Amino acid sequence: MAKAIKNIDQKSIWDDARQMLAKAEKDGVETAWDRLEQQSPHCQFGESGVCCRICTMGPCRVSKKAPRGVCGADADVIVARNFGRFVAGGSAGHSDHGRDCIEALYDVAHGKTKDYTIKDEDKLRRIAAELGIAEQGRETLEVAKDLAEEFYANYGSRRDEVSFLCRVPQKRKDIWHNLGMTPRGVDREIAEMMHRTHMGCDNDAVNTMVHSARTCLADAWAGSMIATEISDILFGTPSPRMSQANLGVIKEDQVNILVHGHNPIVSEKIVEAVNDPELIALAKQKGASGINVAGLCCTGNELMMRQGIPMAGNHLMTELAIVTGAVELIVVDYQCIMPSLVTVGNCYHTKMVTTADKAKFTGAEHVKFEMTNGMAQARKVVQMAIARFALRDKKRVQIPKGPVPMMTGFSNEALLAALGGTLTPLIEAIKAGKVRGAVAIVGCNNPKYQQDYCNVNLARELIKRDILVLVTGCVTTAAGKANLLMPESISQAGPGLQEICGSLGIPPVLHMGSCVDNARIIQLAAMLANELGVDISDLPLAGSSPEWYSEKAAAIGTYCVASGIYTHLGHPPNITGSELVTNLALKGLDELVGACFLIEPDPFKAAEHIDQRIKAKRLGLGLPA
Ligand code: SF4
Ligand code: MSK
Repeated sequence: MAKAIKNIDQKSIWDDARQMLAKAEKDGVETAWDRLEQQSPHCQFGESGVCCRICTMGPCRVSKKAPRGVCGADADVIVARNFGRFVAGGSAGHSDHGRDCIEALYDVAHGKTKDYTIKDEDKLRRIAAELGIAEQGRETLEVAKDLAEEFYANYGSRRDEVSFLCRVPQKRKDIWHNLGMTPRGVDREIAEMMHRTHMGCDNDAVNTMVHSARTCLADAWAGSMIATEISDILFGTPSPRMSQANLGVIKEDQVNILVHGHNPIVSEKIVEAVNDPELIALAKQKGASGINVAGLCCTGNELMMRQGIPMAGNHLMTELAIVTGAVELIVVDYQCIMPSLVTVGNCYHTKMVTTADKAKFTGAEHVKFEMTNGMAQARKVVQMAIARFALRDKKRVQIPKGPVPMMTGFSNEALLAALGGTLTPLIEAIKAGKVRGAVAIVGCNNPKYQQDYCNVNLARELIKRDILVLVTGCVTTAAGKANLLMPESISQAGPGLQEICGSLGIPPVLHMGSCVDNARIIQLAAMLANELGVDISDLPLAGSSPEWYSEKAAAIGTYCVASGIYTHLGHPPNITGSELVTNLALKGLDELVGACFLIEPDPFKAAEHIDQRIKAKRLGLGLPA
């Protein structure tokens, strides 16, 4: 993998990014690419996962000359422990977001807030019934109270399995049961991961890796899934709609507010506040023609899926958005927000506002959002943005032109509706080889890659081969900017996909949401498997995170594999210092859970490997390759 790329054109495939990288250089603004250069070359012990700092007899770094830490732990144990803690961090991120959603549902159900309501009552009742909660003839809020309690219980220690395992095919559940991988409770698995990796506890690398998978499964089938389902209940289940992406969505004559992070609880209120006629009039009084809100990263995905709010950019565009010089305020909740945004903002007139007590940034202003004050705080933030408009230095404004149109909003409910209410048309298309399989391309940007080169080229290569692509997270913006998220994009797909997507009026690459919304994708995989009476691992499916960077992405990759989905990563996690753990990830897991990881930085080669896997799965089902 290339590191410390110096040439602007090699840093990103996008014109909007390149323009802003040149402007950042001119304006003396440091970006993630500059800091990567300062940090390169990276420490080989850290990169291969053999550095242990779990106790103060160390830190230890093992090598051929010193193969064991002070306590006697070898490379296998150290790598497995580090990986376990890494994915526990990712699982905690998604799942704590899910917990915040439960608290929101609880407060709504108990009448503790007027700022939030239940927008999709049908979904509330459908999920309640699915989880065995009586709903017929009961008041909506009574059902919501019980559902919130049910979800809270998924975080504790008093269950044998999390509630949404009712969605998992029995064959998969049996595999998990036999391996001791059944997720019992979100907090329990994460805490147990921390316990096992304390010095002198779980010193069997394979055993530690099995619990890593269990922890990630708790994220998938509880933490993330709960976050997604409650967000739909409170803010509406997404349906297809149009939006736009790239830095061109920032408007020169308007007050620009960017929302960034993951949880829609804050950003939904910001969107309401920017549409308040009083605040629009105030903005006009200050010389702006209106107030514009655009998204970044997964908060952007949440708003785009439900409201069609345009997307300014993905992970590596967050600093560059501020470099336009036209952003008055950036309001954040949590996760994936570079601390450097405060510094970049200070180079212009951009104010950074934090909203969650668990994610404060030195130098930013904290406006605490709670369920009881969401609307008032949102109005305050919008007023702060309006006040900044006068401080904008017009001579330093440069906004790239031409946002790209895209279609968004493909929740499973929306997909089913497009299919006429059942999965049968999709299954028939798969059987006939018109849709040969499906691949979820998800995750991040990482400055070690040319931004979005792998994300985009993998998607293009797969749809050419009649493989449907589903995107979430930061790959969404990449796919949108590459013109892959429009119904007309079928011209780039193979003949079978062209026929099916064309008849349904949908793009060959479907936007299914944010990072936690990968739960939608595994639910869809389970629905297909249940319908066909097979295990998830029998299906012609794959996952991929070509340019990933975060603990959360590693957790997603791990739960995909543990759920039976072959998963490609552009680069390995920090595990290569242990042959045993690396072999387990690349091969051994296939025998245990029917899926494993593929590591391949070249998107064209990755597409070929994935295609081979899909062929094999199709043949296994007795279908033409
Ligand atoms: Fe070193 Fe063992 Fe302590 Fe790790 S747990 S720092 S390997 S002594
Ligand atoms: S925001 S985890 S950079 S996808 Fe979900 Fe993007 Fe990756 Fe964060």
